[in-house]
Amino acid sequence: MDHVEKRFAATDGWVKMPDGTNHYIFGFNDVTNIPKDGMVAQRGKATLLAPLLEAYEGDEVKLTLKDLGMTKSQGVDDKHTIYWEGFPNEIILGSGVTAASRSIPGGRDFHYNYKVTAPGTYVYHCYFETVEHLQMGMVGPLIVRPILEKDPNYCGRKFVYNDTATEFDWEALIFLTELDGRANDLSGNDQKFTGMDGSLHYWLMNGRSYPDTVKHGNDPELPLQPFSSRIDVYEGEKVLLRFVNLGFQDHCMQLLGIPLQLVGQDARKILSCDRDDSACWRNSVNIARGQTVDAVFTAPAPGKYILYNRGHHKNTNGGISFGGMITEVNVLEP
Ligand SMILES: [Cu+2]
Repeated sequence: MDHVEKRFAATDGWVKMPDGTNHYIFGFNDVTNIPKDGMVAQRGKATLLAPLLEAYEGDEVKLTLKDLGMTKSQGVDDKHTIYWEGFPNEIILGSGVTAASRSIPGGRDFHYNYKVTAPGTYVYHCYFETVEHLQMGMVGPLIVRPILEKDPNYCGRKFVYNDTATEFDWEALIFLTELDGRANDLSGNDQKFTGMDGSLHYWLMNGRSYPDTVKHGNDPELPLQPFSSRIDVYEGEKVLLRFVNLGFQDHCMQLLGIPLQLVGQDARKILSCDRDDSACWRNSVNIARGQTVDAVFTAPAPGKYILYNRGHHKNTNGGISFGGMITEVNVLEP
């Protein structure tokens, strides 16, 4: 068992779309290694997605949430929480029941302690005024790795769950959300958030819209969108796609020409995935709102393959230019 200590800050920021527009977000950033006197400089640096939280099954995680306040909507008296969605031993202080959820007033710290019990792909998000704060970008990935990886018999090998049938060589996060430029910009102008009008403008993969999705991680031109969706792998490698949908729409994803084997859903192993039959193979994967799906494929002959959303209106930026929920899988010669 290890102790994992993390400190996240709640604040706001701006994200960039490929059509040159900028959009206001609420979010979190990782301030674990920031000294006390450097904290104020972190205000306005929330990222989309929020930072990756990672732990091993059996770990104890101490997560401190600091509310740094906003640079823009300073008149808004919004509080924040970090809620681990779908966690089997959730505790009341991080609860999804709004009345029982302990939110953090401006300028204060709050400590969450978790005993991590079950491997899989999860999400976390803010549970204060949830519809608004989810839409504004307070969403992040949470990955729990299985204890099997620490077994000396399997040294250096990677698994999704405690079952050798879930082995993989390389993994990619594909976290799906949408951005409604109108709704986001209203919150930034201290006006009352009125919800989305149904005409979402951008369909995002890991906080970016194609072609930005294939730029590398931590691209200096996308300082608050650090997550790449680009997948560069070698022929024959087993590649794990950790799909997450924390948007407001259902999504159907396809990796053109490559079948996907479903091994997990909602952080639970799919029982038939260790049989090599057709039960778990899909040409496309439906991911409902709030759902996570673990899918594995074997990298075929070298070349460029496209992972995209089958709803073609979601392959655009604002319905105008080509973009949206698309990324590239580049298979290289071994
Ligand atoms: Cu919040």
